[in-house]
Amino acid sequence: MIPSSLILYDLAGADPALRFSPFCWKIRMALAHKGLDVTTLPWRFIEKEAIAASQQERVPVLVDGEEWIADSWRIALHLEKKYADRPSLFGAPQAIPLTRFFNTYADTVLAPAIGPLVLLDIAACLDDPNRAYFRATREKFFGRTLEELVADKEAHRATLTRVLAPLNRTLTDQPFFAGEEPAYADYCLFGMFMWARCVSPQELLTEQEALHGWRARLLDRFDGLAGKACRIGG
Ligand SMILES: N[C@@H](CCC(=O)N[C@@H](CS)C(=O)NCC(=O)O)C(=O)O
Repeated sequence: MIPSSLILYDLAGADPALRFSPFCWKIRMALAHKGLDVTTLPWRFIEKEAIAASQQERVPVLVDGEEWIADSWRIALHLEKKYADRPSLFGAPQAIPLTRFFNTYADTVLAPAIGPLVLLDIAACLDDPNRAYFRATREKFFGRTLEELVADKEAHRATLTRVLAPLNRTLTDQPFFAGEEPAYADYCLFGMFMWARCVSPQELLTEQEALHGWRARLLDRFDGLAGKACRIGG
């Protein structure tokens, strides 16, 4: 691990040890992949002023010297360029646009499939002011109450099964999406599973699914960085 002065603003629950943002997990794994040490600062939804220098209101935010970088994809590209002598997050330059597809699939297909299964679990992890903010912003965005959003669990489970099918199929013949070793494409998807794992006791995967073994391999990587992470009730 290379000592560095990198700082990551990392979404936390009421318990500062509970770090559950899927986007922050992508970057935690990316930093570990690069062998870069980082100080993670717990950040809550309503603490906008703490990250004002990034000129936006969401985490992850990486502070690298004088630079404040927001958005997980931009942070990954920054790490790849600035720490080019460290293990590549993409494997090769031509894999960057392909990895972008995995990032988009994770954010726009996998996250909306997992979200309805864990929204109430997330709300339960927050302190009162952050829970009120979370509820108000999500209910405004979706135009429905959290309770309405999570209703019909069977349908949400069926959607998740459909969304996971191409991922499970891909992993039947290879240990990671990037091949023999994991890369950023894996971390994009893995972040979403960490999101659910940190906040919810529900199991999203069966042992028969190839994703189950893949997730276990990533939980073990980097001395169990993700596997040892704080979980609700655990
Ligand atoms: N596209 C962004 C998404 C970041 C994002 O939505 N982060 C959430 C935490 S998981 C956030 O900070 N939300 C603040 C809010 O809802 O006000 C990325 O990839 O980093």
